[in-house]
Amino acid sequence: MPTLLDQIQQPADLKALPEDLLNHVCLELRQEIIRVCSEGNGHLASSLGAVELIVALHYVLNSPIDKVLFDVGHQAYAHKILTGRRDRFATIRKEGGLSGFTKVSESPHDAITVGHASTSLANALGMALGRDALGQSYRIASVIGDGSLTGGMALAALNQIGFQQPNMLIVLNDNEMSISENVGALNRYMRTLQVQRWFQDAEDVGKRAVSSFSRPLAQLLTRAKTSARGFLDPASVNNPFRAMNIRYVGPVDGHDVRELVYLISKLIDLEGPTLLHVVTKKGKGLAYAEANPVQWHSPPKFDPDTGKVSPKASNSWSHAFGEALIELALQDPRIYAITPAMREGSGLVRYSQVHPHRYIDVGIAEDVAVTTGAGLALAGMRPVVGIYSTFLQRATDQVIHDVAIENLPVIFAVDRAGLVGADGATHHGVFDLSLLRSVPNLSIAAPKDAFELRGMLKGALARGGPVAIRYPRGNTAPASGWPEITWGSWEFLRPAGEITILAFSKTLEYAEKAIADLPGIGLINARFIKPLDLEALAAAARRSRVLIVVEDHQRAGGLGGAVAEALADLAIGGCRLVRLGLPDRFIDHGEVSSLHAQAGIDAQAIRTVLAECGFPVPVDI
Ligand code: HTL
Ligand code: MG
Repeated sequence: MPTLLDQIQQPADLKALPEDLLNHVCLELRQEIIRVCSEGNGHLASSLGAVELIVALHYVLNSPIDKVLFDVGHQAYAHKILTGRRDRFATIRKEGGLSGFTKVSESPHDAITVGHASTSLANALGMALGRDALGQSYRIASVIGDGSLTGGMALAALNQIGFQQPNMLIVLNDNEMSISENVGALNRYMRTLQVQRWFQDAEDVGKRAVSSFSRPLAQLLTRAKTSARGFLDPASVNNPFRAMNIRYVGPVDGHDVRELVYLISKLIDLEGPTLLHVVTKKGKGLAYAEANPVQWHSPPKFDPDTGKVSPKASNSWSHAFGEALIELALQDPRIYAITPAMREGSGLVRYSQVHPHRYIDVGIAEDVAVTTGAGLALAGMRPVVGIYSTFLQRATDQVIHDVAIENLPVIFAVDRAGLVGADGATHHGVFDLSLLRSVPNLSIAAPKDAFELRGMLKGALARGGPVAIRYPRGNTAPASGWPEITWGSWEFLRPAGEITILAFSKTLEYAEKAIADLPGIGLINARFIKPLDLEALAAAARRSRVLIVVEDHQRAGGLGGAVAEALADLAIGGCRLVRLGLPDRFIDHGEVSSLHAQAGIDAQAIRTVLAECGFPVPVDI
């Protein structure tokens, strides 16, 4: 039997359906999303929660002429299916397949390219200003989650939107969750709005079921046209959106698709900015995901009928970091852990339970995470900011201006450094070295395993001053103990040879594999990117005909660049330097091992380069 989705190639096909079929469209969308995500690849719970609001937006708006923006873009799977990408939907996040987020180059219906949070409102503002400057009149609707609204960018953009008064609709998708429970005063305020709304509704409508606040709100919408203050709002005096001169409507049931169609069609053409506050359930329609949205934010492969997941190994780098920090914090009462909304991903769940009074989740606000670290350090603490490489990009100035100038002892545990795989170009952690390497006072270390990570953490605490310790996504064997690591020292894993390879973390593994059967090749664990071990470098450069640097980072500005600069400064000639790293272009999503192979930094690629450098070696491993 043909399904409704079979009839929908474009949003126009959806708009042609009678309104009473929309619930069924939502049902079919959920089935497809669950089926594809059960293959172990996708942002399931967020996408399930946004189905009705996406259907309603496309039912009312006329994309791609009208623009629909999604913050982060991880909740937009229904949007992808409804906008001509259903046939490729199963390829999402796989190499060569659809991106897991919205992407301008992927579809005319994707209004922005995204993956990091809190950017949609400034994008929408800019688009509205551009539209108005060109005398155009398309409509703009921007969807943002409650988590993403904790970011400074989103709040600063709201401030401007209220000031500039562009015509646009903001849909606040409030599910009370970021990846973990949402935080912040605004979030707390939104809870009171919901509770007050509930009581008011019950009072006003008395006999009606609580779930239908449709008609009273409908009456109020008529009034709204004449008076911006005409809305019934449970907390009208204090409403911060209204205080910024943004018309506020809500909270409304974000799973009542017909109600949403009605409201959006009324609100979208109003003058000035309007914020529609919809309440949704993360994981909606899948009981086990609704019950545990944290686990189902981005689950591994699972059985859709039972919700059974293949057990995940807990020997990740993140886990090793979290466990080490728990132990260190037991010994040192100055340690304080900070996460910008990444408690799970950064391995800080158990830490947050063991040391709840020396832990803070600042929301999706990396800038605030870093500068809160600066403040803690000024207060005599030893803050440790657990942060993904890609998200640290957001806080480069805070590292420089708030931490490094005064040489404050803030430690950055930089997770997911290097290519990350399925999340793609927005999430690869490949810029941290070039962004951080020029910052005075800051040390940058890259452990080869969990044991070295522990030694570096301990060494960083003992040393004082800012330190970034970067490690990749994935697993490493668990370790205990605290090795003494001389700060800034490299480790000769094999003595310098005719050719010597310099690598760290993941590429060190590749190098070891590449030369396992090749005696005579030197190998250095270049575990400090800053300061460099100049003595070791000079020794290797004098002894070797070729130095090969291999790194899981942009070639521009990485270790290879640092070595080239140092060799020039040391005026050591006669030694050729080969730099293997990521090319000067953005790399899409795919399996990390495959992306590494294509970028020419894996074991096979190293082997090939050895042959090119004249080392007598069979190329294939
Ligand atoms: N920091 C930044 C700047 N961007 C992103 N994307 C993250 C961290 C990581 N992250 C996500 S999704 C997400 C975070 C923190 C939660 C967003 O919560 P929101 O949406 O309430 O906006 P919800 O999931 O539907 O509840 C990804 O990297 C995908
Ligand atoms: Mg949310």
